Amino acid sequence: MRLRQSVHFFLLGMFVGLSLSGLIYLGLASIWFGNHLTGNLGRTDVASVTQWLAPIVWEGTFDGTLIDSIYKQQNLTIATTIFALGKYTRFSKDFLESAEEHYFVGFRVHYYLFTDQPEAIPNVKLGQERYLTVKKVPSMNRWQDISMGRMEILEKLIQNELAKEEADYIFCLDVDTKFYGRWGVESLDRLVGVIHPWFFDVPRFIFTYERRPESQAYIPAGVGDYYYTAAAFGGSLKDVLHLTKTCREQMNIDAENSIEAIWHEESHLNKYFLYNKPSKLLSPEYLWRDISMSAGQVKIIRFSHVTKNKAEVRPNL
Ligand code: UD2
Repeated sequence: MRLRQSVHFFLLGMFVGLSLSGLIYLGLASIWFGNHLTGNLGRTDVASVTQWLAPIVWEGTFDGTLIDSIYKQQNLTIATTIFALGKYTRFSKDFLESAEEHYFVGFRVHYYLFTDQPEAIPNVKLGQERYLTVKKVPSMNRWQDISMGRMEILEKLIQNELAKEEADYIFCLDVDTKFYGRWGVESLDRLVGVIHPWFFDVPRFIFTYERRPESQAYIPAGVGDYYYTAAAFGGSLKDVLHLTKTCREQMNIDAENSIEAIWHEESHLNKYFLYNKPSKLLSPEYLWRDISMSAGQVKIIRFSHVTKNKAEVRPNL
């Protein structure tokens, strides 16, 4: 009887021991393989996905080398537009030189630079498979018209030229800016918005949406997800064509009704993104307010506005 009990205890002990070591082994293996597969990616201090499951790109949420190798096989062309009218031509050199250093490095990029003074655009040495087309546009007396007028010019560019020239994606960027870090294929998607650097960590009621119902850009109080900058947006040609066309149409209706949205095309862009959700959002790393300002959760500043004396560079106040 004693012997039988001992055998039972021995077998039970063996069973418990083996089960425990199995569990420990599985746990360790899953941690190892999990880390191995994800490379420990992910952030806990910021949201990296929206409520509609669009990724929000932050440093630490992607593996640049891996994502480059995936996109490299697709032989992509990224069209990139900037506008430099009046005194803003002075910003184009730093923009282009810094873009050559940091922007879609190793990928085909075609810059389209719109200006009223082609002769004032400096000759910047571009890398292999990097192209610049300078296009002349009429001068304008109001900076607000220059800023808003971009939507119509972009619409025409995509409709009349880019579709034929087979660009795959387009980004539309402010020129009074500079690149300081990688901006690469992690930013590509169907429709891409960039969270405005002044509003990424504030409650919704602070957002400077257009609040007058008379404007087509009107967004009522209590509505809205993010406040997006108009200084950088992009996506597929088809989606950005629809965006620029819609914003242009809405701004034309406002003009007919003698109203101009509070933040011009940015107000209309925010209205557009509210009802046509971006499929990917870029964190304020992709458009910071000024390189010298402290950054909080922004661990790397990739692209930033440069400081400017608005009264000196703009044609009007
Ligand atoms: C904000 C937006 C900007 C635009 C503008 C409209 C941010 C951070 N920036 O910037 O994208 O929506 O408000 O209210 O959200 N430009 C010229 N010549 C001029 C004036 C403007 O070429 O004389 C072009 C240039 O490409 C410039 C862009 O228009 O980058 C926007 O103008 P801005 O940068 O002066 O506007 P800002 O800083 O108020």
